[in-house]
Amino acid sequence: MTNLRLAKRIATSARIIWFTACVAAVISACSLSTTGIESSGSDSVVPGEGGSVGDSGSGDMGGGIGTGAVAGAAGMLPGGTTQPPPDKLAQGAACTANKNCGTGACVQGVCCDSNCTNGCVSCVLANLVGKCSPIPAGTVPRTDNTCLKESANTCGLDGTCNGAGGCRSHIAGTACGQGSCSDAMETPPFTCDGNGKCMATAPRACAPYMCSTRACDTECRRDADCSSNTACVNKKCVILDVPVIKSTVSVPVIDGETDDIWNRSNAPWQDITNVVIGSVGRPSDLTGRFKVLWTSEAFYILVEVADSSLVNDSPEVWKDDAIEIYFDANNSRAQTYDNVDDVQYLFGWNDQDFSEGKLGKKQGVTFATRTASDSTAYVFEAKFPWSTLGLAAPTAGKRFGFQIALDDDDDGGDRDAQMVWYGKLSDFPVRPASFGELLLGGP
Ligand SMILES: [Ca+2]
Ligand SMILES: [Ca+2]
Ligand SMILES: [Ca+2]
Ligand SMILES: [Ca+2]
Repeated sequence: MTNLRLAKRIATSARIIWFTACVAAVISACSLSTTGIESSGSDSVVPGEGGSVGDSGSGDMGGGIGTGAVAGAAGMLPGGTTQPPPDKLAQGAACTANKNCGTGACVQGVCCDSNCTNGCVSCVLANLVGKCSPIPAGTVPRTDNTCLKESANTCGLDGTCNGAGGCRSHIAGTACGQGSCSDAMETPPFTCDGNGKCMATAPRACAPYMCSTRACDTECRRDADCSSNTACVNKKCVILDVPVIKSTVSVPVIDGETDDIWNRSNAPWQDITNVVIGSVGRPSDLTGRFKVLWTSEAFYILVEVADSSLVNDSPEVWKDDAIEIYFDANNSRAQTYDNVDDVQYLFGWNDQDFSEGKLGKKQGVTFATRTASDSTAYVFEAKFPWSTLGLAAPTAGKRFGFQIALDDDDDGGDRDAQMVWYGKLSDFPVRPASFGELLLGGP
C-alpha cells in the first residue's frame, strides 16, 4: 500500500471516530480538520475531550479501523446544564451579553437556558438561577406591558402573574358588581370565579339586622333597625329570648298613679298567668301584668292587678292578696338563695310597710298602691335602687334573674292561689334557679 492510500485510510478512520464522539456527547455541531479533532467554533457546545485515533491495521488491505479510539466523556454537567466551551460562561453565571454565555442567552444578568422573554418567567429565581421558571402567582410581571390590569368588574386580568408563566385573572371572590337590598334580605355583590367570569351570588337573610343601601347592617341604633323579635341593645340586635327592659331618662313618680312615662315608654306589658298554687277562675278572680323601666340608678316597676275580692287579714303577708318580687342580681340561679344578692320582696295589699325576707335589703326601696274605687283592682308602683339590689351602675346588655308572683286570698285565712310570671307548677316553690331573666336594653 502506498503511503498516500495509507494516509486516506487513517483519515477515514478518524472521521468515523469523530462522528461517534460527537453523537455520544450530544453536541450540536462538530467539525473535523484534516489534521485531527477540534471544537467547532464559538456558537456551539463541544464534547469532552475527544478520543484518540486508534492504531492502524496492517497487511495488504491496509488493516481495519483501529480499536483504541473511544469517545471522550460527554460534556453534560449535573442538573442538565451543559458544560460551556472553555471561553464561554456556564449557565447561571453572571453575564453581560449573549455571546458570552455557553447557552447563547444572557437574561437578567445571568446565562439562562433560554431567552426567557415572557414577563411572568425569570432566570434569577432563588435556587433556579439560570433556569427560566415561572414567577410566583400574584407577582407583578418583571416586564412592562405584560398582564395589563383590567377592571375587577370584568373579572379579567388583575395585573399579576398566575404562577404558571401566564397572567392571572381577578381571583375567585373578587366583587364584580354592586349588591342590593330588599327589606331584610341582601343580594351580595356578584363575584369573579377566578377564570374570568362574573358570577351571581345567592341572596342572604340579614336577621337579626335589616338591609340598608346595599348590604346587611351590622349595628343598630334603635329597635326599628332590628328584625322582628329582636331588640337593639348596645348597638347590637339581640334575640328576645328574655324580655328587654327599656331605659328611661324621665322617671315615674312612685305614687300608684300610672305616669305618662309608663305609657310613652314603649315598655311592653308582661302578663302574670302561671298558676302554681291553688286555682284561679274567671279573670276577675285574679289577673295581673307588669311593666318595667330602668335608669343607671334604679329599676322601676308598675303592676296592675284585677281581684274582685281584696283581703288583708292574716299575720303572714303571703296568706293575703300580695305581690312578691324576686331579684338575683348576679344571675347565679342556684336551687337555694345564695346569701349574696338573691332577694324576695313582699308587698301586702293595703299594707304600709313591706319586707325583704332573705337579706333585709330595703334601703331606698319605695312603693305605692292605689286601689280602684270599686275595690276590684289596684295599681302598684315601686322603685328599687341598683345599689340595694347589688348591681352597681349597670349598663345595657346586663342580664339578671327576676320573678314576680301574685298571692290571692278571697275569703280570709290562708291564700287561695298563687300565680307567677315565669315558670310553671313544677318550678314551685319559687327559687333562683326557677326565676326568669330580664335584659337591660336601650330607650
Ligand atoms: Ca306613678
Ligand atoms: Ca288571709
Ligand atoms: Ca344571686
Ligand atoms: Ca283576692
